[in-house]
Amino acid sequence: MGYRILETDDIPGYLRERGHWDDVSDIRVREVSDGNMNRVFLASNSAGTRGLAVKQALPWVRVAGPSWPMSPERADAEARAYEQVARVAPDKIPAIHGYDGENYALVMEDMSDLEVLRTVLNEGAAYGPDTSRRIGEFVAQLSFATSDFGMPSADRKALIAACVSPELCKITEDVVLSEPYIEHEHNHWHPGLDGLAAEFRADARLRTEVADLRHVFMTSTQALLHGDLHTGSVMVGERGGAPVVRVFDPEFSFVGPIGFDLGLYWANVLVSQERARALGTLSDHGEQLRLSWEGFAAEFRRLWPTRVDTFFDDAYLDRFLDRVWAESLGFAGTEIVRRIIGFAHLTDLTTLPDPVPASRRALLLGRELIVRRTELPGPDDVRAVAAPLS
Ligand code: SR1
Ligand code: MG
Repeated sequence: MGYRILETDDIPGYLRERGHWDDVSDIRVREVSDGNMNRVFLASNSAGTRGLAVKQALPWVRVAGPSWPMSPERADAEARAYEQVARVAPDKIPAIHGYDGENYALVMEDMSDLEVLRTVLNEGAAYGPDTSRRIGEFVAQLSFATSDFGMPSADRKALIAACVSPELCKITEDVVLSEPYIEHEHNHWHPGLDGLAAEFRADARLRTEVADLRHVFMTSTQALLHGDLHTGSVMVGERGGAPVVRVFDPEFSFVGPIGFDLGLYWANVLVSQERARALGTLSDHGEQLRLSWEGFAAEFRRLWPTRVDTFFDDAYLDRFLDRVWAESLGFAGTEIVRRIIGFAHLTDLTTLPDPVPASRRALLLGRELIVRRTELPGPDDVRAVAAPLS
């Protein structure tokens, strides 16, 4: 039949055809598309005892429409990433019930009992003790398993080839790792930031450091990444009285530098911290970078004795983690900057009564993380940088 774009009314028949739902006489469907790229539908029965989510990639960027074409094959990358994570961290992703490569559609667990982490934070809640540590563990589990430490060399080459994702990587190379530092039609910002945006475009040192990070992004093949690990890609909540954290939306997945995943999370954590500072609702925000790094490093070290290639010795592990740390800081800086003076801004800041002071602090912090990433050896050093900026 070929690729067809699904509408709300198509979902019951689609789920029946695909063998996910037999009796669709009692099915209700609503579209809950929220991200920049795709459509998502939730189907449930009237009693609310059964639910499924259907996510379909459109042949364009959803928020831009057909004027920004984009191959729906990104859904293949997402399905592949879920398969890899399911091997090593099945408790940290939604259950995947099926992938339909003809229609670029995933049928997965309905997570509507959980909430998007960004939403929870924007409403003033704290993270709680587990969220960031689990995110760090998620990055360690996926990255170790898909690195040359977790897979034989030949299998790794096959993985790298299978996971090449040129269109989605190009989005990141453009919107995160170059456009905010040049004149570009995608860029926009609050008029109160005109001066700082111009300073960033004129800052030669900053541009060279971003170029270095961009080249790392383009050439490093350390491990399979989520590729877009911001706080809108994380669901949190409780099930049976226990905290639940689920990472979703890995359509930007590719084999790249591990620090890109950690860095994106850190950037969003740090921006959320600036929101809370502005609103006087700071709670455990300042601890999250440290908790996620410790979760990552502890899990990576726990897995290290299982490495498939013992030529990589313990001293090399320390060096490797130091490199991941510094690159994570740099990528965090670039993500902060693009979310304020580039494309795809964050509601954390845009919904503040006056977004300018918090945005300004975040931009200055972002710049420091980019240019001083090798001079900040640990989480306390990042806190010290964040404190006096104004
Ligand atoms: C055109 S896509 C813009 C952004 O949305 C996605 O969530 C990624 O973060 C991407 O950079
Ligand atoms: Mg997304």
